[in-house]
Amino acid sequence: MVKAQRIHLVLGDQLSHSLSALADADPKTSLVLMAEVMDEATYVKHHKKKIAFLFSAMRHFAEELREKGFQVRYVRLDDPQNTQSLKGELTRTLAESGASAVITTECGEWRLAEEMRGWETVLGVPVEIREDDRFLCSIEDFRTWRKGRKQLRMEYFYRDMRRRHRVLLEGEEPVGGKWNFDAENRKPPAAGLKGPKRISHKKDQITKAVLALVDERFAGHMGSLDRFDFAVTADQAEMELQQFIDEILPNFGDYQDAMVKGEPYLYHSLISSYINAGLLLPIDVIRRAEAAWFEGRAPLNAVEGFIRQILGWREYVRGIYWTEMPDYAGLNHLSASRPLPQMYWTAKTEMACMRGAIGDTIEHAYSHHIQRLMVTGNFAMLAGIDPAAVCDWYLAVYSDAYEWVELPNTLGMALYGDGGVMASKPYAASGKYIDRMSNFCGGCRYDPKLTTGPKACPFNALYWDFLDRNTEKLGRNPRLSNMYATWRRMDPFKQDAIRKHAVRVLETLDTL
Ligand code: FAD
Ligand code: DLZ
Ligand code: SF4
Repeated sequence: MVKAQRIHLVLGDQLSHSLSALADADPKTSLVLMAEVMDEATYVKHHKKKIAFLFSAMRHFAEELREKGFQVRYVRLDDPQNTQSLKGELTRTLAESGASAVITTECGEWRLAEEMRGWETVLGVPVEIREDDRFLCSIEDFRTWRKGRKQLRMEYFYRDMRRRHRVLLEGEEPVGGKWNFDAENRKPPAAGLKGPKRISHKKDQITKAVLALVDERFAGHMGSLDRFDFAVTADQAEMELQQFIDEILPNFGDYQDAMVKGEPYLYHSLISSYINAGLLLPIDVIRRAEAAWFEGRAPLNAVEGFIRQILGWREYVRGIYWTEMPDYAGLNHLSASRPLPQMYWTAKTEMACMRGAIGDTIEHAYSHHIQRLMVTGNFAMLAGIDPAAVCDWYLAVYSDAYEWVELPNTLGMALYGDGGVMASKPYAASGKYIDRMSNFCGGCRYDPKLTTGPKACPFNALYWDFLDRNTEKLGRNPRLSNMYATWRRMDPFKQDAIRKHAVRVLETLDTL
C-alpha cells in the first residue's frame, strides 16, 4: 500500500474531475479513495442497471485519475478485504497508508451526511467536507433565498437563477420577452410520433466485468442487464449530450409532456444519470442549450423549457431537500397508508399506461418525467399509497435516483405528501388527462370515458374519491375550486356510485 498524507474520498455520484474534494489533490502526497460497498448498493434495492452504471462509471473514473498521475485506491465489491462500508474502507485506508486527514465533498443524502458528521470522532483524524460547487446554488444561498418567504415557488427562484448566472438574458430582461414558455410545452403526441434512435455505447472489458458482478451479486434486484446502453465515461456522456443538442432539443419543448406506447424516451435528454453522477456538469449543459438558441439551432420554447428543468427545478428541489430535512422524509400530509401494489415491481396490470411506465422502468431504469409524475405518481397519490413505500420505490428503480432529488419530486411534487411546500396543488388527474397526452388508452382494457362499471378507467373514480375523502385538507385550495364545484354539483346518486366504485378499485389494487 502506498504511503500518503491525505485521503481524498470520491463517492459514486461524484465522478467529476473538477470535484472540490480533488481541487488540491497532489499526485505525490494524496491518495484518492473510491470504494464499491454493499452499504451503498443495498440501502434500497437499487435497479441492477443503476448499480452497473455506477460501478462501471466509478471504475472508468478511477482509471482516468490514474492516467492523470494520481495515486488511487479503488476497492472492488468482491475484494475479500472489503468491509462493505465507506467508514470501514476509510478506516482501513488510513491505517495502511499512514495518512492523517480525510477530504471529501458534501454528499447527496441525509443518511450519509449524518454519518459523515461523526467520522472525525470515529476515525480520529480531521475530516474536511467541502461544498459541492457543481451545483449552481449552494445550500446556504438557498436558505437565504427562502428566508422570510411565506410560499416557496420554483418560478421566482428560477428567475433569480437566470439573473444570477446570466442565462437567456438580454440586458436584465429575459430573451423573447417572458421568463417561462411552459404553456407552449404541452402538445399531445401527434399520430405516429417516434423519438430518434439513441446512442448505444460499446461495452469494454471494465463494463463487461461489472455486468457479470452485478448479475451475480444483485440477482434479487429489479431489472435485467440485457441491453446495457449507458455512457460510463464523461466522453461518452458528452456524445449523448451532443446528439441531444443537435437532433433532439428542437422538439423537446413541444413534446415534453407527451407519452407514447413503446417510446420510452421521445425527445427527452436522458442525461439525468450523467449529471447526477458527475459525468456532465449542469452549467456546461445549460450553456450548450443556450448557445443552440442564440445560434438559431433550436426554438426558444424548447431551450427555455430544458434550461428551466436544470437551472430551475434541479437546483430548487435540492434546496428544498437540504433545508427541509430531516423532518421532510417523514411527512404524510394526506395520511396515506396503503401498501404499494405489486404491479409496481412486476408491471403486471391491465392498465396500459401503468404497464407502459412500469415496464419502461423495469427495462431501462428510466421513465420520463410525465410518466413518473402523472402515471405512477398520480396513481399512487389517488390510491392513497404510503408515501414512504412510494419514495423507496422511486429511489430504487431509477438510474438517476439519489434522495436529494428523488424525495422532493416524489413526496412533494407527485404525492403532495408535504402539504404544499413543493407544489401549490396536488398534481391529481383522471384518465382524461392521460388519454389527451398519450396513446395508451386506445389499447387498454379500461375506458377513460367511463367512471363506474367493470370497464371504467380506475383513475376516474379514484380521482373524485381522492378529492372527496381529502375535502378537509384540500377543499379550500383555490386552485382546486373548479373541481370541487363540479363534484358538489354532481347528482348524489352518481357521487354515491363513484364512491362505491372507488372502494372496489381500492380493494382490488393488486388485480387491476
Ligand atoms: P429531461 O426531461 O430531458 O430534462 C432535462 C434535465 O432536467 C434532466 O436530466 C434533469 O437533470 C433535470 N430535471 C428535469 N425535471 C427535473 C425535476 N423535476 N427535478 C430535478 N431535475 C429535473 N430526477 C432525478 O434526476 N432523479 C430522481 O430520482 C428523480 N425522481 C423523480 C421522481 C418523481 C416522482 C418525479 C415526478 C420526477 C423525478 N425526477 C427525478 C425528475 C425527472 O423526472 C427526471 O429528472 C427526468 O425524467 C430525467 O430524464 P431526462 O434526463 O430525460 O430529463
Ligand atoms: C448509489 C451508489 C451505489 C449503488 N453504490 C455506491 C458505492 O458502492 N460506492 C459509493 O461510493 N457510492 C455508491 N453509490 C452512490 C452513493 O449512494 C451516494 O454517493 C450517496 O447516496 C450520496 O448521494
Ligand atoms: Fe390508463 Fe385509464 Fe387510459 Fe387505461 S384507460 S391507459 S388505465 S388512463
